[in-house]
Amino acid sequence: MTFELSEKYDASAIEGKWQRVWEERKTFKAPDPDKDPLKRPKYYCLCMFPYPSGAIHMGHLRNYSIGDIISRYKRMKGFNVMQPVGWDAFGLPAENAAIQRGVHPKEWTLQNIAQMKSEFKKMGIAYDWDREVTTCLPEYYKWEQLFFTKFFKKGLAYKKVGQNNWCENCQTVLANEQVQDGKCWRCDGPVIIKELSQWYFKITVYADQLLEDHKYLKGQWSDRVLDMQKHWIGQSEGARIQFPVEGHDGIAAIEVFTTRPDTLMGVTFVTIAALHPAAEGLSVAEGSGTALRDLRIEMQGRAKDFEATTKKGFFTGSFAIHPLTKQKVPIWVGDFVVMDYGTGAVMGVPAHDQRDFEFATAYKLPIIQVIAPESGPAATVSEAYVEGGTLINSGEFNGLDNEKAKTKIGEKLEAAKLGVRTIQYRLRDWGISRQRYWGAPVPVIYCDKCGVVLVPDKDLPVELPGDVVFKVGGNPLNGHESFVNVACPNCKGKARRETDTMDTFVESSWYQARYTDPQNDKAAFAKSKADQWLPVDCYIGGVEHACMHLLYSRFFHKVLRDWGYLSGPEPFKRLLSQGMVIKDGAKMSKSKGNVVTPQSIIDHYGVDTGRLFSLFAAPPEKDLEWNEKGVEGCHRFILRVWRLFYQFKDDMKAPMAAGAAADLDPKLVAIRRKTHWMIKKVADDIEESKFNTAISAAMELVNEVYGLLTDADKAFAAPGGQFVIQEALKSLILCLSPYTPHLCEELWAAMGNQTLVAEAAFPAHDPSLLASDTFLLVIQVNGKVREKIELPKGLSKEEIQKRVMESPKLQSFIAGKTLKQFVYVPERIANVVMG
Ligand code: ANZ
Ligand code: ZN
Repeated sequence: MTFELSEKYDASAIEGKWQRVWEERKTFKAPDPDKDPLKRPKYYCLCMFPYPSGAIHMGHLRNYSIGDIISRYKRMKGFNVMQPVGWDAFGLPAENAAIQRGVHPKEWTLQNIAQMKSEFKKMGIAYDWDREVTTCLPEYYKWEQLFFTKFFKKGLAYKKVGQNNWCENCQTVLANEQVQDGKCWRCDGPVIIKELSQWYFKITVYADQLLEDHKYLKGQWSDRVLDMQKHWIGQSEGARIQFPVEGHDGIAAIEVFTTRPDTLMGVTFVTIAALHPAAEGLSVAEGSGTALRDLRIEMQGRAKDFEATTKKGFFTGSFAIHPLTKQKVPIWVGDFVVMDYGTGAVMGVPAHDQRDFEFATAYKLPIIQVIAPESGPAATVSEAYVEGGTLINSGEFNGLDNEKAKTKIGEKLEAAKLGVRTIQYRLRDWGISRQRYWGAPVPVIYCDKCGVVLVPDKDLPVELPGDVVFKVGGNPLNGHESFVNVACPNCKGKARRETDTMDTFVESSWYQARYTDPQNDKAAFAKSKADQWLPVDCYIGGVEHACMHLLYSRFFHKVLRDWGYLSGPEPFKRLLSQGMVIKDGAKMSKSKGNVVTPQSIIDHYGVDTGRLFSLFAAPPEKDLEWNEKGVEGCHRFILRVWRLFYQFKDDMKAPMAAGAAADLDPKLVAIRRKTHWMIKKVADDIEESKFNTAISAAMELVNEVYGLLTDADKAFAAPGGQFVIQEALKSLILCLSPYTPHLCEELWAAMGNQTLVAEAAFPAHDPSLLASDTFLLVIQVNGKVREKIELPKGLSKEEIQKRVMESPKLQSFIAGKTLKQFVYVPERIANVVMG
């Protein structure tokens, strides 16, 4: 086959051509490791799958280019790489489109998928398309419903009436993780508390493991994500302490949760949440009933997680008995106490807790210091002292170190049955009910006689009916008679079907396992397949998922492992959290009007330029600032590579043996050194996810080769020159191919290769060529850089000083002056101090 390289770089022709070749040859189909004819080690590379919103944006191009460079590089390094793709296809936007435009959510979603799929293919990502999954199809969600029934049977799914976050815009419940700064994660709308009966997954059972198993992720996940999770799980060691209530028949005691039992003797009041079940009964003071109603309304309007900046409250008129001193302490209601944490009640220790301090100051409540710093107690307290110290004003505990006092006071309370030491988590159970249509139905039936009945396995999936009427507010499934009215699977009597659907984060909690066995119609996946591929070796996605998807999927993995469906402690070995794509300092978004679409880049420059830019302009974890100049710069680099190759195209065709490299001109030796330096640098940098500096190395090599081209002596015509250029350009193509795969396939083929560059091996560098026997010395005179000279290694300091002082360019700076000092930083800088 003869192949003529055209003089002009025609991105669109080249890209279409190679995409077709990859597709026809199924180049990126990953055989299961036990069937791999090449017996390569497996490498599972996964990018968080996209929501099919309709069009790809720059964030996609960046995210998927990162996954692709790792995948292509690992393949060249001899791994059996699996890089799958699919669609996180349930969710609200589809339903909103239905309401606004009258298209059915399923139709809207499948159309978007088709559209995005064709755009994805234009990015040239090395996907194994045979493993594609689409979560809104019954073949997928059937297994999720089966998991639900299993969760229920094992006591890990339950329904309870609780206070829920409710987004007024989306008209649905949100999980705690989906409320950010008191707002909805999706629409930024206000979130209020609403009392509803909801389904929950007991993620709290795994709270300790989710924290403990961070030990497997340390160093492989960023500290930032681990810290966010740690904070979200929020493990606090402390005690639950009973404060008996005086004179109320129905309310025996208020139980508080504290992390500081050592401060017990400094309690001057007890504060309960407005939504505390005892608040009404305890509010007996005049006006307190009204105050409670007002505060409750105010609290209902706040998301559960809202941190009060005010310290507002009122005295209930009731008193509690201090468990140790037996003194009366007033019971208050305060807006800084939330019902959703601990017991919804706190013991007020104003001297040592800042919120209590502000509350006590506002309402003139007494302040008793019980922990003294080394310098002794303060004369007046102007803020809470929250550090450790020695106990004072604490009777029998005086003089104890406060850490010891925690144990002593804890023991005393436990003996008196007025307290228990506990570990409290901030993490709540995961509320998975959504009052929306476009999700996987919860497979449950309610029967008056039998109660909650699971849909039997043989009746799964519970398919979403197609013929529903969409309207603003409310779940359209409620109005669907034949969906709702069913026979009880148990007694065959009249029963009602659950209309809640599952949070879409349930689908994304196990898709990484489904990819290992995507067409299985007997089970969600076979353990033997999942075990071959999992854990995911590198997972790539946005940091915004730290406390949502990345927590839920770790939980799911542990549950499935405990049931024997999966192995190993964690689903994702390494995590790469990429930054956002911004333009003019703001996130690219329609509302800001600063969107550049990948399609426009593809049309104008070709996707290789877009890929190169998105990897070159910033390291992956940083935000990427989009700028047209940078894009043009990347495009020019591609053109430079093309021209270089075109110029030498005939030299490239008959590969020469390394023997040709004997007795080379020093300039050619330098090119060889640069080539091998680049190979090493690109490999090392990709391994460390420094994709941007790897490209710089390739650019340096290209510059150096161009430098010689302009030389009058025509270095490449010298003996061995053809070998050196072959080596340089071949290495360049191989190293760049994970970045600009289409360009490199074309050049690779032009070299006469019959195989694909995508299937070539990554080049190895020759360490003996890297070592240089000279170094570049920077010379300063009185601190100013005046000259750079190349010197052989191994000279004495005296010899170096002699050569520096003799260097011609320096003479004008030192003439007529005397040398005061010669400062030498070995093999780097010499500073000549003249006076
Ligand atoms: C008395 C005390 C004294 C406290 C002291 C702290 C310092 P973390 O670390 O987050 O677990 N608290 C408990 N339940 C609460 C609720 N439902 N709403 C608001 N605040 C609550 O915090 C535990 C501390 O937060 C608890 O320890 C309690 O105040 C408060 F010198 O009890 B502490
Ligand atoms: Zn029944």
